[in-house]
Amino acid sequence: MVLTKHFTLSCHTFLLTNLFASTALIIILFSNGSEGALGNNIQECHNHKESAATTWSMPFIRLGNKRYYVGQYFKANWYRSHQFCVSHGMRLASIESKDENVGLEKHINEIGLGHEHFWTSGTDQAEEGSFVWFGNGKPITFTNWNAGEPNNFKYENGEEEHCLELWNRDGKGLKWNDTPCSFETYFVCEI
Ligand SMILES: [Ca+2]
Ligand SMILES: [Ca+2]
Repeated sequence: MVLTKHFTLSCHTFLLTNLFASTALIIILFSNGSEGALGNNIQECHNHKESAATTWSMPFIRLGNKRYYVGQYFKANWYRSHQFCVSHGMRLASIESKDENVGLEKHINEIGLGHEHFWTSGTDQAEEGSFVWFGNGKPITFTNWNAGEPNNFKYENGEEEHCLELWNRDGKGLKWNDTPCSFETYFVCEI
């Protein structure tokens, strides 16, 4: 009876009871024919997770091969922006071509936020002056810096500029600027 009850626990409860995996293993060893039931339970949980991952309703915009989520409801520093993207199954955007930059700029202008700043995943925190896309680990090849950027400006508090934002600084479009990673602004996630 105890075994039957154990193997008919709900998926949620089953996940919680993973904490007692060693106990469950002992139960398995002493329960002939019950391994199948346990396997089904694990499969159910796996399916449940896949279902949850494919039924979310983030307001994505599809541009080219990527889907973007524009974080426009609150401002956050680069690290918290990264945290938000990753915790929602995405990552901060990596802009790898002119088409991607143009598409994003067009969309951001269309939603009336072309004057704002937006975090991307670009950073040179690992090596000053050597920017990479933290989101996908690739070096930056296509570039779209504002004139004179990146300048790694040094502030009075000692902070320098190591994170890459989109910013229409000169009215010449949503180009790039390195700015302090602690700066709080909007952000773009991609998937
Ligand atoms: Ca820098
Ligand atoms: Ca700068």
